[in-house]
Amino acid sequence: MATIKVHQGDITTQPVDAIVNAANQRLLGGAGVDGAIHRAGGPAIMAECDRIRDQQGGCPTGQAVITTAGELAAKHVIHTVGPIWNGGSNNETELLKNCYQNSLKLADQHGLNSIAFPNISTGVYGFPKQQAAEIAVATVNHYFDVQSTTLEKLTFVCFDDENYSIYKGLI
Ligand code: AR6
Repeated sequence: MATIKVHQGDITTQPVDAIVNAANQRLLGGAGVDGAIHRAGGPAIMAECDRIRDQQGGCPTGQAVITTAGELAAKHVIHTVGPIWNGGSNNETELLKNCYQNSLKLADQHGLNSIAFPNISTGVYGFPKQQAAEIAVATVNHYFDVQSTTLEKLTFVCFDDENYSIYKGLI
């Protein structure tokens, strides 16, 4: 069972075993947290994303892949692809759950001790923040209830004030 914390700030400065990226299916980088991670981590991260794209075409929504963290303080970046909000009846909840679950599984497969998550899908992809936060917190709690894990610390890194206050109310 890992300790769960909430932090407000920039995920790229987190000194953890893995930070999670809210990526897109082609792993091509973009705006938001994805852009910030590639800018701060340097080209080594995209070089590994390029290799993954060549091997498997990218990363489907809800799945996760792992790369180096390049020049970041973290050791790895776990790239997961959140669902684009489209009214809520297009499996968005299940797909967002999968993002958290599959990122945690990948961290465990690599024996990682600490992980930091951004608020996946709540920026460009438009997922309502309160609902996304409830899904995130319930999913990680459930994971730690049912899985044995190498993780000791999980941090939700909130960038904007609204997400930070929502998470403070849930943790
Ligand atoms: N550290 C932590 N959180 C951040 C940071 C940061 N440096 N910058 C933004 N956020 P978004 P999405 C928060 O849009 O909705 C990209 O173009 C932000 O406040 O980054 O999953 C990808 O390539 C928000 O709460 O990701 C995809 O195409 C959260 O990160 C698409 O956007 C997620 O916002 C993914 O959209």
